[in-house]
Amino acid sequence: ELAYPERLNCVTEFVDRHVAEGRGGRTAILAPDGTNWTYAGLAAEINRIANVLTGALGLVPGNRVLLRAPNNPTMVAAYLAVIKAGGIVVATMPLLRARELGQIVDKAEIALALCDDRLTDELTKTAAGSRFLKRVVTFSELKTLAADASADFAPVDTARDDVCLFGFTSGTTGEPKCTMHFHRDLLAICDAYALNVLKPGPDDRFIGSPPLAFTFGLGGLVLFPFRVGASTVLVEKASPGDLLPAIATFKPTICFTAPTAYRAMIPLLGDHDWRSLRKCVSAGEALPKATFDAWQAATGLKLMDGIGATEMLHIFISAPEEAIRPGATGRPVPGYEAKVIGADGEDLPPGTPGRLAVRGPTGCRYLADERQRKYVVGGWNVTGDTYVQDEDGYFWYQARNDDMIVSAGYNIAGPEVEAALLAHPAVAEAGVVGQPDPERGMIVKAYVVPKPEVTVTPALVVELQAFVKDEIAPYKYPRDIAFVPQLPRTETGKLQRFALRERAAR
Ligand code: 3SK
Repeated sequence: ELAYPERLNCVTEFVDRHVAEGRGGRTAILAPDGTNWTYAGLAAEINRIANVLTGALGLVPGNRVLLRAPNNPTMVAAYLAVIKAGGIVVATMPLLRARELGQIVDKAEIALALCDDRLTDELTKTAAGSRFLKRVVTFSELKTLAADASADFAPVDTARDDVCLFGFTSGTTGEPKCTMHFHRDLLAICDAYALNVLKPGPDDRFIGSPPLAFTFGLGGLVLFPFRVGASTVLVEKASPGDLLPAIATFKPTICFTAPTAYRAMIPLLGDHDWRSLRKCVSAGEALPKATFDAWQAATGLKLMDGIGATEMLHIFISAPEEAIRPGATGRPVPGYEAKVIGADGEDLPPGTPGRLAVRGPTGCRYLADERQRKYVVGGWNVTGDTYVQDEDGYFWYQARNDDMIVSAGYNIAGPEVEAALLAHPAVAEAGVVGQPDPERGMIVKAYVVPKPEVTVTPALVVELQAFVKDEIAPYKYPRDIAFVPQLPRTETGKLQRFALRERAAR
C-alpha cells in the first residue's frame, strides 16, 4: 500500500526535497548543448517559469497547458513548473501535425501552449483555427520572461488526487484518448516499479529515446531519476545512431528504449563505448526472445522487459534482473495485481491464453470518453493484450487482442510469428498480420525488412517459411512474405499493425 499525504504537490518530492535535504549541488540534468543543471539550478528554473505562468500568463490551478518540444532541459523545467503551479500538463509528441494537435486542444480545452521555437509552425496553424487555444509562447519568449522572474516559488497547495497530467494515447489505431493522472500517480510509479524492479540509486545516470510526451519517457527519463536524486541525460535526437554516441559521451548507467532500438543498436555497438550501461529497460512493445538473446550476447546485459500503458501511467508487469525469465514479460510489479480473463470476464487458469486484467495504485481514467466502460471492468483495467500466465506467476505476451489471426480455425498470435522470423539472421524487422483469404478466412502474412547485406530471392521466402516451421508450430508459418524497406511505426516505436492489415487487405 503506497500512502501519500492528502495535500501533495509532487514536484516538492521530485526536486525541492533534494535541495531542502542538502542535495541541491548534485547533477539533475545533462544535455549535449552543454546544459549541466544541479537540483538547485533546476529548482530555480522551475520556480522562475512557475512565476511567469501564474503571473504574466495568468495560469490558475486546474488550467491545462500544452507543451511541445523535443526532450530538452527547458521542456522538463516547463513540465514541472506547470505542475508546481497547480496546472495540468498536456505534453505532445513533436511529430504531431496541426490537425492532431487540434484534436488534443479541443478535447483538453487548452488555452495556453509553451512551444520550442523550432516546432511552432504546426501549432500556430492549430491556434489559428481554434476556439480554445489563445496563446502560444515560444521557449525563447518564456526564457526572456523567466529571466526577470523570482527564483522562489511556493508550490501550489494541491491534493494528492488532483489531476496534474493528461496523457494522450492514440494506441495503434489512431483515435486519441485522454488519460488523466494525479500527483500521487507520478510518485506511485516510482515507488512501485522503479523502487522494486529497476532499483536505481542516486549515482545512476539515465538516458533513452522515448519522448517525454509518452509516459514511458516521462518515467524513465525524469521521474525515476528525480525520485532518487539521480541524473538524466536529455537527447533531442534519439535514433539508435544518435543514442550510442550520446552514451559514449555521457556514460549513463541506465537506458530506456524500445526493442526496435536495441535491435538497431546491436550492429553499431562496436563503434561506440557503451560499457557504462548496467541496466537496459525495454518496453513500448513486446520484447522478442531473439532480441533479448542478441542483446545479452553482444553486451552481457539482460534486457529488462516490461509492459506498461499510458492508461496505467507506466510499467505494471516486469521482473528485476535476478528474476528475469527470458521470453516472459515478468510478474506483476509489487503493488499491482494481474490476471488472465476469458471472454465473459471469468478468471482463466495458468496455461490458458486470455485477456490481461490489472489493478494497482495507478489506473485508467479517460477524460469524457465512453471507452472508459470497456477499459475498466469491475475495478480491473483490461489493457487489450492477450497473455498466458504460467504456474510460477510469470506473464507471457501473446498479442494485442486484435492482433490474433484466425486462420482455418487456428488462433495465431502475430507477434509470435514475428519473434520466430526475427531469430533468422537475414531479418532486421518483421510485422505479421492476417490477410483475408477465401479458403482459410485469413492467412498469416509477414512483412519483412531484410538486413542491409541480404539479397532478397524467392529462395529466401522458402527458407524463412521453413525456418518458422522449425521454430514454432508449423501451422503458424507465414504463407505470404513481402519484403519492405521499413515498417509503419507510431512515434513511440510501436508497430502499426492496423496499417499492415489495411495493406494486406488491398
Ligand atoms: O508499453 C507502453 O506502451 C507504455 C506506456 C506507458 C508507459 C510505459 C509503457 C511501457
